[in-house]
Amino acid sequence: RKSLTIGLIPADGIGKEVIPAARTAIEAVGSDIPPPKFIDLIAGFESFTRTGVALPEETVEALKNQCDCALFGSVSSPSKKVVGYSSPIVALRKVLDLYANVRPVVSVSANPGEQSLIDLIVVRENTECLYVKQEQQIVGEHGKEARATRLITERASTRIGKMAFELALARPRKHLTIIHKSNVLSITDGLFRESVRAIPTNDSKYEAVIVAEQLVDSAVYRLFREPQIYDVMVAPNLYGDILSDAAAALVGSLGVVPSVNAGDTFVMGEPVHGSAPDIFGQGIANPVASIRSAGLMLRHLGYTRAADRIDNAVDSVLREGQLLTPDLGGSAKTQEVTEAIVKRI
Ligand code: NAD
Ligand code: K
Ligand code: MN
Repeated sequence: RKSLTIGLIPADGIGKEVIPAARTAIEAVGSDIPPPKFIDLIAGFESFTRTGVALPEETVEALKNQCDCALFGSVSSPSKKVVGYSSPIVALRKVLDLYANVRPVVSVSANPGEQSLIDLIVVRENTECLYVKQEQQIVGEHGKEARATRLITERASTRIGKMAFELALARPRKHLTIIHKSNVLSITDGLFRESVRAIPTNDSKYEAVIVAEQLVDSAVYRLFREPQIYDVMVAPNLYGDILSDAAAALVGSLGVVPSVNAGDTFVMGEPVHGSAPDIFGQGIANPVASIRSAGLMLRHLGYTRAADRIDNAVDSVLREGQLLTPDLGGSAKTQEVTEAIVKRI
């Protein structure tokens, strides 16, 4: 590549505060990546209230035709149904076929090079499950009735499973836990479980991976009691969403957990957290999740050195503990933490 074109979609709330921080971190890696070009793109609830469109066609077109990768911030999706509105991030994952949401949850070790206490990856299926958003409400004999379709396909389960096996294979422990609830949902979760289970049977290169499984409810329990048992966890969309927020509590804050939405041809970094309306506008959002998401995106594209530099800089600022945002018990501003990280990059 002669240059690296990165679409920036801050969207709503603290997304507007943390995506610029991620941009500065990318600019700081210099010659370890091709010269970056940034394209500012619009999406979100604010866009919807202003123009009636949450995900403008120009944004999708620019991502498809001009960008090598992208960074997404967060959207403020209301909890009450708003006619005509649909979450642009859920839509983007589908439109760009970003079928995997890879969410590493890692604690910072006391000393550089030391093993982290918590070091796991939640691999979340990103295109189906209840997030197909086929909901209906009718008035039945006993009042209102609401239904949702939960779609699980062999194709999507197998491809997310393969992604999880690949990630497990590259890690020292090579351990993979399949998360499901097929004791109750034997047809849907059963298909997810069987599809992932079948992968090493059909491809011997995955035989080196140790496969375990855990029902989703007890998985949350064990995640809090003995997080060190987990290495890579693969889950259908909703379970993966919940598990990764839960896991974020183990490493101090949602404000430090990154992700990438990955498909076979495109990657989009995104902090795991939402738009945090409770702290928006105060300049105190933790930029670490977004900066790490930028690093993860670059790692996914093969720019390992740049990604290492970003991760090491973040770890050293967190380890020193002098400049922490309020979610981590400090009193530093987004800007100060970003500057400290950029200096170390
Ligand atoms: P949230 O992740 O926005 O916030 C949860 C808590 O974590 C809040 O107390 C918040 O202040 C804190 N927090 C989150 N990120 C932080 C950061 N970087 N630094 C410091 N503190 C941080 O979840 P929520 O409150 O349930 O949802 C708020 C909005 O975000 C909703 O409208 C929801 O739809 C949206 N949301 C969007 C996404 C996305 O864009 N993919 C994901 C989750 C939620
Ligand atoms: K987000
Ligand atoms: Mn979530």
